[in-house]
Formats: sequence, structure tokens, C-alpha cells
Amino acid sequence: VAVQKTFVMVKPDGVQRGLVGEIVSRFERKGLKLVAAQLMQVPQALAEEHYAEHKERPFFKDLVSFITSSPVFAFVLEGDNAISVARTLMGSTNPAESAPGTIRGDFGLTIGMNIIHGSDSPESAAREINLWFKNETVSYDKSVDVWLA
Ligand code: DAT
Ligand code: MG
Repeated sequence: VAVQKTFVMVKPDGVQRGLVGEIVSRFERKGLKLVAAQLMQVPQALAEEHYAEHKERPFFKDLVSFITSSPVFAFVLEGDNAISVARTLMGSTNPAESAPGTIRGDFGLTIGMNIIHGSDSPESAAREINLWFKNETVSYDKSVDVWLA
């Protein structure tokens, strides 16, 4: 199994609703390791760059204004297959259809405010970790690692 890093962000709705601790806790309990984290107000340019793949979509403007409307909690997780495992815990994009037990399935109601972002591939994870954290992550061992893989 491949150790990967993935970029995750609790969006403004999740921060405002007090879900940061619950969400981070779910990833920690799953066995993924926090290797970077920052609460931040997202600059317009960073929001547009982050969502560049969607810039021709009709919802792009609303997406950028939502993500810049209030602080986000951005972080990086590391672990075996971290990218797809984190996406699985998040649930599908539209919370109306996300499975119960997933973050979006348990806490989200509409696609416009779907609580969380996670990188969707190794290429986007590399791009997003560089974009949000300039690749500055912390490397450290946890004694529990031997019980996870
Ligand atoms: P995901 O966040 O699951 O990777 P995505 O990359 O397709 O989904 O879209 C990015 C975000 O854009 C998504 O989290 C919510 C918003 N979005 C996607 N499709 C939308 C739609 N049809 N209407 C409104 N917002 C949408
Ligand atoms: Mg996406």
C-alpha cells in the first residue's frame, strides 16, 4: 500500500457550524496523520486558483464567493491510500445523496454548502498541498503507526 498525502479543507459552513473538531477527529480515528493545518481567510486569488478546473462552470462565481466568505480550516493528512480514504470518509459531492456515516451525509444538506473539500487524485493532491502549504508539512512518527499498517 502506498503512503500518500492529501489536502483537506473544512469549508466556511463547517467552521461556522463548529464541525472542525468532529471532522478532524473522524480522520484521526480512521488512522490518518495530521501533517499540516491552518485556520485561514482565503484570498480571492487562492480561491480562484484552487478551483481553476471549474472556472467555466456556472457555479464557479458562487463557489469562490462561498469559500472566501468566512475562514476555512485547511489541513494535510498522511497515510496509506490517504487520498481515496479521505474522499470515502467525506462522501459524495451532493450531501443530499451522500451516504449516512460520511461527513457530507451526516452533516450536509445542499451541494452549495457541502462542508468539506478533499483532493481527488495524486496529481491534485500534489498541486493543492503546494498551493496551500508550499509543500511545508511536518514529518514525524507516532507509536501507533505500527498498529495501522
Ligand atoms: P468535490 O468537492 O466532491 O471534489 P467537484 O470538484 O466536482 O466536487 O466540485 C467542487 C465543488 O463545487 C463542490 O464541492 C461543490 C461545488 N459544486 C459542484 N457541482 C456543483 C453544482 N452542480 N452546483 C453547485 N455547486 C456545485
Ligand atoms: Mg473536486
